[in-house]
Amino acid sequence: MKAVIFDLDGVLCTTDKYHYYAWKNIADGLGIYFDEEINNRLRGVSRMESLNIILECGKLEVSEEEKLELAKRKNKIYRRLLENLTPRDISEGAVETIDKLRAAGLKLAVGSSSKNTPFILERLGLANYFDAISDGNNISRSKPYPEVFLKAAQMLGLESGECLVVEDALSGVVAAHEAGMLCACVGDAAKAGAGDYNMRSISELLDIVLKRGE
Ligand code: B16
Ligand code: MG
Repeated sequence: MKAVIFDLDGVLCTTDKYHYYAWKNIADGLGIYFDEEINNRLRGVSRMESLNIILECGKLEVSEEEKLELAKRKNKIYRRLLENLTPRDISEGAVETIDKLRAAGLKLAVGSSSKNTPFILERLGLANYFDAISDGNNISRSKPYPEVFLKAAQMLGLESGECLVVEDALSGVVAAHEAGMLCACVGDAAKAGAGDYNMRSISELLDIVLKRGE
């Protein structure tokens, strides 16, 4: 293992609660029922695909123009919430884990579907922490497609088999496997037992990565 590619939302930080709040606001406005379980289906998938899932849940058809407007409104609410982010919102143990992985000689990357990745990393004080950042701005198809992780490996100059992905979303696990990478999970995906490794906390990564290298 030569590199670890971290998902952002739900792994490095808990912005997932802001996505939930913003989508709930949109769903409520449309009279569509929305809860945590539906929200879990939005993890890792793009903004537009998330909206399509919500509309499908409400069996509601709207024009492409209205979809763009709804997605724009959701992002406005989400961005306003992101203004409150500080380094305190980094997931527990993440910085220590990243530092130890780097000290052990691993390359580190971000692999996120979010177009807000640069802004979030900036707010968290993590903008200069990674060797590569692959996000919603440089891909044409979001998770479960493997593109975001393949691009991250390419940026690092490594083969897929040399990279381990860290994910909280089922869509992200599928993307990692499609990319030919092993996947260590936290959160929702770990609870579902979807990963090659299912962790209670991100710090368990040290055992996984360093032991594999022995
Ligand atoms: P944005 P990740 C994903 O981030 C989120 O999990 C998903 O809920 C969101 O729809 C997607 O980013 C796009 O985000 O609207 O900010 O472009 O988990 O891949 O880091
Ligand atoms: Mg995620």
